Amino acid sequence: MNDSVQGFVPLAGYTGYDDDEMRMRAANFYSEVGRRRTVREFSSRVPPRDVLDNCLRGAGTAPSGANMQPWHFAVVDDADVKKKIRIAAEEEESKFYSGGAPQEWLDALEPLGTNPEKPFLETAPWLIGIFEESYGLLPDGRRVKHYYARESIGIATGILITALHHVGLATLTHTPSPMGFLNEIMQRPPNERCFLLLVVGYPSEDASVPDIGRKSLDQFTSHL
Ligand code: IYR
Repeated sequence: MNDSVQGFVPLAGYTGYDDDEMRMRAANFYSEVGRRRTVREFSSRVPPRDVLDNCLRGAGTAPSGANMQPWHFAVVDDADVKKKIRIAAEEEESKFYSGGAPQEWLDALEPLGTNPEKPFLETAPWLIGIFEESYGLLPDGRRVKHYYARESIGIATGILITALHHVGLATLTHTPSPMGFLNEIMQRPPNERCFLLLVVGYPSEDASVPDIGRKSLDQFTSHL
């Protein structure tokens, strides 16, 4: 215990497990997250709103630089706003796919079968604009410095994607480039920058996904 610093409380929420239980939990978790696939075809069926709220609460538990929690999640369910986002995103994407992006990038995307048309931006029940607060703003207008905002928001986004998968919802991490237009449509202030647009909902009945694989453990880890 650190009794020289004020404002500490006991670590009350910690739960430990014996080795076998840990093994089981690790295997179960991997089996569950291993089934996650990025989906581009969504049903328009609307999931319960309180489920989304709890997944967002989960994302808000992410660690962040100096606990600044430099994130904002702008949830869009309004058809008109979704339409505006689709129109603006497709405008950017058309430029990207017809000459804006280097051929090497387009070649790398080829197995994913992506193109400038983004119907899911209107079909899916929710679009979540995940905004990074590059700096905070006090009520009197003074700026508060944020640390490791990008890392923090990346972690929060990972938790959100995992939480949504855990409850049976599919996601698409969509990054129209550039994303500046989302500040205006989603009414976010200039100290925020869109990190990505998360498309959320049930997959459509006939959704298909590219036949691509994942690296094996030894390909992406080392032990020293
Ligand atoms: N933003 C474009 C292109 C795109 C880029 C990457 I990197 C992807 O992994 C997938 C798509 C689009 O959404 O089509």
